Amino acid sequence: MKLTVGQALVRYLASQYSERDGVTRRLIPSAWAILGHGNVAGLGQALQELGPEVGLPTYRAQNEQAMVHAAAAFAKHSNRLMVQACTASVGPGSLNMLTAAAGATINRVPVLLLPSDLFANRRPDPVLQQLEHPTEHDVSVNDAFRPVSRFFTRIWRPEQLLSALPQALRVLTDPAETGAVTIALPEDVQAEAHEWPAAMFERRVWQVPRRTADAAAVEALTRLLNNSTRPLIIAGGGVIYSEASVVLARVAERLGVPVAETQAGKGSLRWDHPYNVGPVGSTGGSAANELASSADLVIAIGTRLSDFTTASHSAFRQDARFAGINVSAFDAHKQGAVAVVGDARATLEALMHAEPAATSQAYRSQIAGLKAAWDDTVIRLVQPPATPGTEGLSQAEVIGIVNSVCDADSTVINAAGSMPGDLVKLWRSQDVKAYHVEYGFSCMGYEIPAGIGVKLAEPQRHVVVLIGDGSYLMLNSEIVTAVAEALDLTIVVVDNHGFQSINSLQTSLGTPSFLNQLRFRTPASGQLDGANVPVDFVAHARALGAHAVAVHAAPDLAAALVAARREGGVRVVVVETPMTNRVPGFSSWWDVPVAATSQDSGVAAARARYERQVANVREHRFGTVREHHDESEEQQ
Ligand SMILES: Cc1ncc(C[n+]2csc(CCOP(=O)(O)OP(=O)(O)O)c2C)c(N)n1
Ligand SMILES: [Mg+2]
Repeated sequence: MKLTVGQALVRYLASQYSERDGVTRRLIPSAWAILGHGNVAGLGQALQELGPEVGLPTYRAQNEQAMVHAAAAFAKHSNRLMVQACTASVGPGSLNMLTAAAGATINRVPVLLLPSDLFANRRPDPVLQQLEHPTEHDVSVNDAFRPVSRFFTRIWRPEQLLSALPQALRVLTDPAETGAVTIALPEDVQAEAHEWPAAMFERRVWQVPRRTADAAAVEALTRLLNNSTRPLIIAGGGVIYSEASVVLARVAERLGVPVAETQAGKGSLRWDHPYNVGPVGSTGGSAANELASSADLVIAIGTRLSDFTTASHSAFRQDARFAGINVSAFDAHKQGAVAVVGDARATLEALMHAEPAATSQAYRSQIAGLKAAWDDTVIRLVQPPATPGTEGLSQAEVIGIVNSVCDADSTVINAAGSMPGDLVKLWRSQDVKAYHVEYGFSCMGYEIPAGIGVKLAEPQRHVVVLIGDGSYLMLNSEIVTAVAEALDLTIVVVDNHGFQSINSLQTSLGTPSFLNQLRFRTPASGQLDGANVPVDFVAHARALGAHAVAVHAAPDLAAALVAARREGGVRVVVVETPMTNRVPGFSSWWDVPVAATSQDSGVAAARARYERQVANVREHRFGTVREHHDESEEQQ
């Protein structure tokens, strides 16, 4: 079959399917594009001519970073069983995808990136937007994708597609290896014709494996549980991708083990499941953090154990033992864990067959007590008693109100700022897909494109994007895309006049407020310490084609949210919140370095506090120092 590289690629992508648990679906059902001279006549032509015929629609974004965020959210919401392709023009268009590519890779989420590249034949060198590296002449800006991709290749000749594509798809569909997959496509090669074998375009089903863990590893985990009196499970995103919630609930109930949640794992168990003890770590709640600090065994399931989860290695006992259930050996081994490398659902099922010992009644009562107290704390935070003189809704109240209009069919989306920490504490997930917060890369600007990605993955879903004023100002232009696609999307802009999360961090570390609040520069001081810069978010959102309202009081916010869901369309609700009145921390810490010397006494005091806290960091992460507890050694 004679087709251009672009046309062959479109036909091939449309013939790929994924299958897990007997359910087959299109692996790459749609694409994103921003066209330029690098791809308009190559891949752009192919998507135009063949897209309708093979059933591969293309969405047009306003910003390449945003379209990759949307694709990442699409894959995350699809449990990594569906992927979107993203094509961008040569040079800046392609490089704009870089940030979101890193986000996808860090979050273990598949995206297929098709950056355009400089001419393979080099005839017009230097083509518009070519880097022209002075000593490495074959290097292009796309080489910057290498460190942020799980697979990278460049197609200098058409026939290279034949070996490259199966490898690219293997990585996209492998739960342990997945992330950004990048195929750089020189602009002339995209348009070149080649005679392709018919077999290339036959329907191909990619089996997404549920790898079973090594039996000896499951036995080792069973022994650890049998010897533990205070085990704690940490549920990460892998639990959700593996659809392991039902067996996780059974493990928790039968064995009497509490389940703490990470940002990506929130929703693994419903908020009101008796063994869901809430978030753990730097932004953890009282129940999970108390249990973490006294646990003798931590079973980390499907989590990368980032610093937010481990409270920068200060959340756990020095002598706590770890087990890691993870599809990726890289993650399973963290903290010197007994690595149980396998699919979360399959491994938990194997664990149940091994019938480990259950915990004591006393431990279970303690879990129930801590959970009840935490649940009360959440209610107090989202429904504070009215205090005369305080103006406006607090961020916690806003979160509580948004949560109250959401149900099991709703998904809330967020990524950066002060909201992820508050949401993970306060949000009550009624469904495994209720909570979509990107906190692996915590990339400002993810929020609105992610709302589009989730809507495309599950059009019937009620989607609410929560976004700070800072993130909104950084990347809001996909509102136009959502309008063009006639999506139903609610966007709540929480306006606290600046980067208040970083402002709080800055001042808590002793430095006076600097550059984080959105204020006018004052001629007298020469600093940005004047009045708030007024930004009319309502007028802005309307200008982009959305419906928009500003609300101030609780009933108005609730009414606006209900109306947004009922009326449909892109609806932006702007709510101003005070800069103070924050959700507190609960016995937690986050390692952020403080200047070791400064003339400012506030900084010096913060440094002294910092050094005391660093002393709590868990030193032993090699698994070896505790081997004398091992049952097999005791028997010797
Ligand atoms: C792309 C990107 N740039 C910078 C940061 C660092 N950063 C984290 S939160 C934040 C401020 C966010 O402001 P806003 O969205 O208004 O949320 P708020 O902190 O006020 O809650 C910044 C600058 C980031 N996470 N992502
Ligand atoms: Mg803000």
